[in-house]
Formats: sequence, structure tokens, C-alpha cells
Amino acid sequence: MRAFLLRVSTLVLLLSALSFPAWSPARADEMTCPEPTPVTIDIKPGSNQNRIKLSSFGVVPVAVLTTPDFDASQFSPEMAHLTDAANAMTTGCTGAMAVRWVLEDANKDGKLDLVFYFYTQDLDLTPSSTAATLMAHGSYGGTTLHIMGTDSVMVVP
Ligand SMILES: [Ca+2]
Ligand SMILES: [Ca+2]
Repeated sequence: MRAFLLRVSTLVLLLSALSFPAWSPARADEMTCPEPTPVTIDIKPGSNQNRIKLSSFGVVPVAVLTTPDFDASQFSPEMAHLTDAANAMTTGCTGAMAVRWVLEDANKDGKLDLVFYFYTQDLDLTPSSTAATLMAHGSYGGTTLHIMGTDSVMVVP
């Protein structure tokens, strides 16, 4: 009888250990992005057409512009993604991951902007894509901040 009870309680412990990860809310939170702050972005600064050739092996620069509401030079990014705007809201942080970033005045207004670079081959864009969304997280004046901005693209194979 005692051995039987021990076996049952072991089984219960084992089952609860197995089912725990499935409903842990902390884990679900890590998989989605918090509410982002809207920012102004410029895909391919200097070009209004924002033509992206998918077969190219280059990089696509995407500038987060400094505006009266957002000082890009105060943002220290930890990670950034660029994705088809149609996927951005439904699938969260997906798409290409930034390979590097640099502070420079991308729109020549005398204020530093933050320019992210993405490998064209990492992009999830298709010839039917019309816009791309940049999402980044990092710290802004010591507090954690998620930013998001969208710009048009013209995608060619
Ligand atoms: Ca542009
Ligand atoms: Ca600027």
C-alpha cells in the first residue's frame, strides 16, 4: 500500500512538472513584443522609391529619424528587426535581424539619426510587398523602450 501511494504521488509530481511549461504565463510574455512607441523611419535614406532588389547580396539601410518627439541619438538598441508590414502586427518580432547600426545624419537636417543595416537575403519581403516595418528594442534615457515605424518599399525580384 505504501509503495503504491509513493508511486502515485511520484506520477502526480511528474505530470505536474511536464505540464508546467505549457501554461506558464511568463514564457508567453517573452514570445510577444510589448506596445511599441511609433517613430519615423526612412528606408534607404536619399531614395524616395525605396527599391529593394531581392536577388541582391547587399545591405538595406533603414534610418530611425530624430524628430521633435524622438531623439534617435539617445536610443541604445539591443536588437532590431525589419519585416513585411503585413506580417508585423500578426507575427510580432520576425523578419531580418539588423547586422549593425550607426549614428549618422541620414536626412541632413543637422540632427543625428540611427541607421540600421539588414542583409537583403535575410528579408521576408516578396514582390507583392508594399511596405516594411522596423521594430527595435533598447534603452532610451535609461528606460527600456520598443520602437516601431513603417515606410513604403518597391520590391523587385
Ligand atoms: Ca527612402
Ligand atoms: Ca537627421
